[in-house]
Parts: sequence; C-alpha cells; structure tokens
Amino acid sequence: MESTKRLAALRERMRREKLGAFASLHLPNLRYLTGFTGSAGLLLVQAEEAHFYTDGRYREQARLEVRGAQVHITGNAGLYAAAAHRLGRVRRIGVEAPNLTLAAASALGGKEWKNRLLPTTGWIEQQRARKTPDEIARLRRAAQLASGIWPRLLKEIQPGKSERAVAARIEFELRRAGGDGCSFEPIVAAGARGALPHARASAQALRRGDLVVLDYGVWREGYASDMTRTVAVGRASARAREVYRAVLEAQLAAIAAVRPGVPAPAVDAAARRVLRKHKLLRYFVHSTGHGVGLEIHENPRLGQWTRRDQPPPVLETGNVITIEPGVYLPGWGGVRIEDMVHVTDGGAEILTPTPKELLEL
Ligand SMILES: [Mn+2]
Repeated sequence: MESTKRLAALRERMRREKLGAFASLHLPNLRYLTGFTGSAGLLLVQAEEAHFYTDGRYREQARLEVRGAQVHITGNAGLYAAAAHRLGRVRRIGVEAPNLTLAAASALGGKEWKNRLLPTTGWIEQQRARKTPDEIARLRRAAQLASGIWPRLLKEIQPGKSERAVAARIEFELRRAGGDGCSFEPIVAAGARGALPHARASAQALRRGDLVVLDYGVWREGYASDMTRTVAVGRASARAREVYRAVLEAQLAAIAAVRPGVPAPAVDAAARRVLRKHKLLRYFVHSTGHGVGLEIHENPRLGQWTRRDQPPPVLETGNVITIEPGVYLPGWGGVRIEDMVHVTDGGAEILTPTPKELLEL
C-alpha cells in the first residue's frame, strides 16, 4: 500500500514534467518505492506500469519483497540493457543524476542518451523527508535501541581503555540489543582527538581528564539512528565544563527553534547565535544537523544557506532530523551533543531519551 502511494506521487510529478519514464537505481529509493532490500536493482516507472530489474542472486528475495512493479531477472547483459530494451524509443526519461554514472547513462539511453535522459535530483528524497507514522515509529525504536545500550557503554569508559575498545563495545552491544549493525562507523574521540569531528576510533587510550566524544547509531527495521554524547573521564576541567555548557545551550536553542514552517537555516542560526555569544562560533565547523531515515544523512539539511538560485528547505511535520552542534578546539578537544528530533505540528519531539548533563566517569 505504501508503495502504491509513493509511486503515485512520483507519477504525478512525472506527468507535470512530461516524462515518458523514470529510472531509479539509488538503493534507499528502491527500498522506499518497492520494499526491495537487496544490493542491486533498477526500477523503471512509466505512467501505467513499473518494472523492477535485478540479477539472479535476488530472484527469490525480489519476488517476496517487491511491491508495485513487475520483477525481471536479468542475465549477463545487466540491468541497464534490460531496461533499455523495455524503453525502446521512449524520450524524456528521468534519471537520478547524483547516482548515475556515464557508463550507466549510455547503457540506458543508447547513442542518443544526452537527448533522451533528463537529469533529476532529489525527487524521491524530497518525498522521503516527510515520514509516515510507521516510519516515525521505526526511527523512534532505532533511537531507543541505541540509547538503551548507553548505560552499558559507560562502564567501558575508563582510563587505559582504548578508543577502539569502546567502539567495539558499541558495535557488540548494538547487535546484541537487536540492531542490524552500526548505521555508520562509530566515532570515539578522546582528549585532543575530540577536535577532529569525524575521528576514527584509534588505539589511543583514554586518560583521566579527557573529554570523549561518542557518536554512533544503529540500523533497525531499515531505518538509521544517530546520537552523540560527550563525557569526561574523571573530573572535567573548568574549561571543559564551560565549553560543554555552551554546546548544550546551543543544542537546546536549536531544538527550541524547530517547528513546521521554519526554514532549516534558521535552526542552524539559533545554534550559531549561542556559540557566538560564548566566543566559540569559529570552532563550530559543520552544520547543525541533517535528516535521517533510510539513509544516515538525508533531507532536510540544516546548515547555513548560501545558494541564491533556490530557496532553503523548510521544516515540515513528519521530518526527522538530528540537532548536533559541536565545538572543536585544536590541540585541546571537542564537545558535540546530538539528538534525533521529530518535527510535529506542535514543534519538536526528541526521540533520543539519553540525558544530556555532563557525566564525569
Ligand atoms: Mn549525525
């Protein structure tokens, strides 16, 4: 049923843009539109019919999962050749420009591919940004699962333990709690390494007085979670507390700015305002957040908006986003605090139940 509605919305747009067909090959979009969870496929949508191409490995899986499209198993010639055959002389074929290689484009569109294929960006992703109640429920359960392992994780935060040991504990506990693995490689960054926003967990040992940034998430029922907390090993220094308070204040200000109809950059600006007041703005080197769903990073993006050719995204009821300001002081360390937030008619519902006061472990 979901797949029928989602395909109907795509077809409506195809009609408006006078497309003869639309080809999707981005796996999260395929899952969204048809339910297919495998690792290779191509969906060809036309006004009256839809065809799903995959290879022999997925014969049975596609039969069980795919809704709203006729399944075809392709031979050696590949997905594009099979779809090209079906397309015949159809013109104005919408393709997902960010996901289509030149090789695939010419296999799909033939010699005339430049004239036949119409590059599109974000058509399905825009639909995906607005979650259904079922998707919200899955995201809530994913966030709860990840938060559920937090108390066990804290036991691992001790002087002498390596960042890698903590990362391994995260992966283990997420699986054991019923997750389908990490939604991205966990970040565990202690001491000065905390100043690298995307540090990989290393062999470095935690030391007393370190701040440790822990950023992790889980896959559950197809949906990702994402959360970050920063804790102190032993007592935190006065400076650490000061920076922590400023980041928490920024995070709360950004959450308070979340409601339907608000441009996403306004939420980012709310976090920046607080950090500017604390003279920490120049150490905030990324955006305030991002949508999360079938992908760990998706629409809407919550950052500064510099484009003049199009308006910024506006938050809508049903968006699920992260709010994750951070401060990164080179040579000293970092603080980031991240929650998942559901945009509701009334404003914001925080999906991440883990408390946010500074823990000294
Ligand atoms: Mn995130």
